[in-house]
Amino acid sequence: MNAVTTFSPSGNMGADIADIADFIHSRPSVPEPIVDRRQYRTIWISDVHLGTRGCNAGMLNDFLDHVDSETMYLVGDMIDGWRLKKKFYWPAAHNDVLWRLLKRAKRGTRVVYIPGNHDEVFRQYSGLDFGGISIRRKAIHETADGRRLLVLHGDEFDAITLAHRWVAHIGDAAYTMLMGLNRWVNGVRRRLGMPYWSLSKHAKAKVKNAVAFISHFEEVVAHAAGVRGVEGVVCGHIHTAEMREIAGIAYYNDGDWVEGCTALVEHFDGRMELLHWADEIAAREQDKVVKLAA
Ligand SMILES: [Mn+2]
Repeated sequence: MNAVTTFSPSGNMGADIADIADFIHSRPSVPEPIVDRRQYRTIWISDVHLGTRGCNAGMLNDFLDHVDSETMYLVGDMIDGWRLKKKFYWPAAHNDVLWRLLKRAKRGTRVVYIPGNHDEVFRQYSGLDFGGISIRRKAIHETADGRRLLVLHGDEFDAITLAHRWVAHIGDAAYTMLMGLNRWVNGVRRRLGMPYWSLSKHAKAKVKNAVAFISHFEEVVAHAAGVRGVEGVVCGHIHTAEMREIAGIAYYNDGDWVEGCTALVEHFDGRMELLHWADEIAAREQDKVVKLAA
């Protein structure tokens, strides 16, 4: 009798937040597999862009099904409100992402949601808790080894870093085309049994201006964290996963789920790691092949 309730963030996403209570009692289109989940102290993900064709919801659901943590930070641009206003796009897999996030909150994971610029409509709820998810403008995370990390989305620095020239306008035609190409290439690769390949990971590494912008953004963010007296910073926004020290400040960027498909995790001893989920899936598939051959 449990009709499938779909959480449908229309142009007026805020009004739909009350539907969450019903939504969690619905069933996902793809049920969770029964597997031993890798345990982490903390997980950070961002720039999922639910509501756009670019979002790799399938891979994110796979990630969510294989990992667990005491705390999880959703570091912004989870839902793309800008895009949804223009064209409604909400497949079942996107619903499944929300379902899985709400479910882990319900199971006891402390989930902190820090809205970004694409889901800034949720920023008005900063300080509130919905369905076990705390919505905050920013947060301070203390690692197991006692370091304090400032957690924020990163668009706060657009005015200084000119980030809008690169990714802030994901609606921008060139980026959309690039992502369309990325999807097409990977569709073909998948059919040929080849692993996922990130186009913009390779493009960004080759375009000098993009590299200069990215390192400038990283320096500005790290500097801002230093001024605030913390040991490090975790952000997203520029869709470029990174983990490095900048002038004594630990800079972490958890990347994105549009094409990089990365997450930042903290182990129980405070050690940090970037997970490239396409590689993890490829390794798992390889394992299966080896076991079958054995
Ligand atoms: Mn952003």
